[in-house]
Amino acid sequence: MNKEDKIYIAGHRGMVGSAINRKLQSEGYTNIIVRTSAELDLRNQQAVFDFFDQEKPQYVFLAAAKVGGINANNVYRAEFLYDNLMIEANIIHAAHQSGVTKLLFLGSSCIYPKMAPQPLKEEALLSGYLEYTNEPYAIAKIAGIKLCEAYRSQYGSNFISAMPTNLYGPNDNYDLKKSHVLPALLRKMIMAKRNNAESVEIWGTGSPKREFLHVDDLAEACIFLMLNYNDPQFVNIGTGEDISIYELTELVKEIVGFEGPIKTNPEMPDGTPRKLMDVSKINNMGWKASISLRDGITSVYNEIKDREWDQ
Ligand code: GFB
Repeated sequence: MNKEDKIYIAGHRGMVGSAINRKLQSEGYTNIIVRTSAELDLRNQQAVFDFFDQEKPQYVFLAAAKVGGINANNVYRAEFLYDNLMIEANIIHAAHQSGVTKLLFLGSSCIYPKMAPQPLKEEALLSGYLEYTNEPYAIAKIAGIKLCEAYRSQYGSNFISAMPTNLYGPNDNYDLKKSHVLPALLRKMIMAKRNNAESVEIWGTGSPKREFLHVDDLAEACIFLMLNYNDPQFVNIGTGEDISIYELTELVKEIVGFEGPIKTNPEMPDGTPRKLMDVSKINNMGWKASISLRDGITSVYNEIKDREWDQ
């Protein structure tokens, strides 16, 4: 992938897509094309086909998706399955039809079975039942992996897939009902400190463990794979370390400077007990995450600490 090659970032306004855009621009890539969802509804097959015919991108980062935390996944089950299936099927087929040189598809760590041995190896895919709360999203992402594999097998398409762990960073979603845990904890603690609240409530028991990768690290890994990786096997991307939700809450509490107690709410689901990725494959290729969780959360906190939220 040369600096003047035409690169399309699908989902450029999202947390992942905007991080890839920032990283590509900082590395001197000058021919990046993007479309907002108002300009191009990626669920509309003909519109996507027309766009690819017209623009003929050479490289595609498929970061567009309908995403959200455990509650959003569990409530909007049809949208998470339909939207993500349509987006990936349209873009992957259009990439094939228009002769894209290489495409990178972004999945998620939720593709793995709920009780798969930890750390999660790529080979564990489809070896057991999925976690109920995000099964629609996981099925859609597994279908995306299989589409890339099938187009490579039948047409020789150089379509690769990356499976990131839980992400955080600039441009995250802070809607308390739809967001992932880390942005939710930051918002809850910031507001609790600002309003001298008595305590902060977290969902579930606090005992599940999660791995958190800063989205700038992910963007660097995606460009690394686009430049260096051409095999059928999808690749895990993570830090290789995890933390319990309760410990994460304590870390956020310390960074924000909130001093009240943490209360758990077992009425809300815990989801998968643990989903630590085995990242030896990408580490052995020469890429390793570099942003520590404490530094990453601190940088996000400094960016949003004065933001106005309604409560
Ligand atoms: O980040 P999260 O929503 O998604 O939840 P998952 C992680 C853990 O944090 C769960 C707990 O055990 C939640 O119960 N948690 C505690 C909270 N307090 C909160 C809170 O205020 N908000 C949220 N959101 N969680 C997602 C999948 O699963 O992982 C997605 O649903 C995607 O599809 C993503 O795969 C990477 O990590 O459980």
